[in-house]
Amino acid sequence: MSTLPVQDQSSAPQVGIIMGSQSDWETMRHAVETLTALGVSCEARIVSAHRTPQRLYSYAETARGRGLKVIIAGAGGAAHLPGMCASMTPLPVFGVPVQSKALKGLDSLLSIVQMPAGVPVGTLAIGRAGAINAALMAASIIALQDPAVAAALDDFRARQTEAVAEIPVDEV
Ligand code: RP5
Repeated sequence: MSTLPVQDQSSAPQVGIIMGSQSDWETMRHAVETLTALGVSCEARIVSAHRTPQRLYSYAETARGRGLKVIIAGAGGAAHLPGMCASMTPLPVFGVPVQSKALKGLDSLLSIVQMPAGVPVGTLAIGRAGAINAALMAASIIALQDPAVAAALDDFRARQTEAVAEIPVDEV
């Protein structure tokens, strides 16, 4: 069984963000940035279901014991990472379909969203929007028992609302 890297954050991570490849980072970094802005500690790891299966087993099987509360898993193409991860942990798993070159992420979306009944993966939109929304979902779970994160989410919503102009303008 392979071992995981030492934690790279001062506080123990509450959310684990895993991705199938370095090439997924450009998408999944938005989940990290969103959680960080909300004050939710997280870690990011490359964990491939088919290239590093032992790393996946180790990550999923130790996740709850390490104190993680939620896992966000991003993958593209034949994206079995979120489902395989969900099969090995009782933690809630959110899946982010990464946009693939060949099929623009439709393959990723369908292979993540179509879990047979019994092992759920909460599936988000393809790409950046999905990564951000997965982080917001994870934060809303953490917020159930963390008033500071709940307040940060309320503030995020309020600022988002305030930023919407009522009258459209010509964009230059
Ligand atoms: C999947 O294959 C990864 O999640 C990635 O989205 C896709 C392509 O990976 P690379 O060939 O760029 O490493 O496993």
